[in-house]
Amino acid sequence: MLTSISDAICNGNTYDIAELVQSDLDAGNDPHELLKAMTDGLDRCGQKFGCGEYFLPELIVAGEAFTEGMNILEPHLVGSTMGQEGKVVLGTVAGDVHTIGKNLVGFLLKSSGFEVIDLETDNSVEKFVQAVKKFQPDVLGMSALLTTTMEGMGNVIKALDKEGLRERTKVIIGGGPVSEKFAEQIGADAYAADAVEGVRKIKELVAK
Ligand code: B12
Repeated sequence: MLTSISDAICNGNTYDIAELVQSDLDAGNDPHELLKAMTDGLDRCGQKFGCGEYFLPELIVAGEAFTEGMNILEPHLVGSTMGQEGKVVLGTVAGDVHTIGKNLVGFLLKSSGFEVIDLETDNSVEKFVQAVKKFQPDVLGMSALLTTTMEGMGNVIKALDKEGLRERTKVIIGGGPVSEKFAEQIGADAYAADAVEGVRKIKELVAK
């Protein structure tokens, strides 16, 4: 039941989530619908946290339940991993440890044939610049979930510019508090609201 999956994530039910996902898959449910239900659970947990009904521990177990569920679901979502569409360096900005959205973007990119270098979380400006120098990606993707960390994205773009790396590296940003307008303000090449749009826009950037 998709509702049970959503509730299990929202309630941080790390004990049952794997079994629930597995039995929904066995019952023939579409894996993408299961992913939607899981993301809905996280969204509801975030809303409860935002209005003071939930606290940090609830947020943490919801994130853990999501990861447990993804361990079962991920192999069923994978498409083609063959082609070489391009190279993307992906990471969360300094001070930000939210991994789930970034991981989904990375996962979909890999499934769509991209090589993904995942810098994980809490990346300083220096770390991003070093990674761009080392891996020479077509696209740098940055993620921020906090209003207090999103400004770091602009600093990375300035540093890439200063190092002469901006011309050859397209930049896309994503995450809850950022927007198309913010992307324009800081000079990013693109913004995406979700992972599917992200993959589409990254394909467009690589083709340019
Ligand atoms: C789970 C969670 C956590 C977990 C994270 C676990 C983990 N491993 O990631 C933990 C418990 C660690 C956590 C901690 C905190 N959190 Co938190 N968290 C969340 C929650 C509930 C869900 C985030 C999530 O994973 N969403 C699901 C994914 C799939 O969505 P997404 O991240 O937005 O990503 C999608 C798109 O944005 C986009 N995208 C994202 N990145 C990128 C990058 C690129 C390149 C592209 C193209 C697209 C893209 O594609 C993704 C997939 O479709 C949100 C609420 C919410 N609804 O977002 C709060 C939320 C983000 N957290 C919040 C807060 C305040 C905190 C804390 C400060 C709490 C505290 N007092 O300590 C700490 C900060 C920790 C830190 N330094 O980073 C606030 C942020 C408020 C704000 N605007 O600044 C939120 C909005 C909750 C709220 N309503 O108040 N959190």
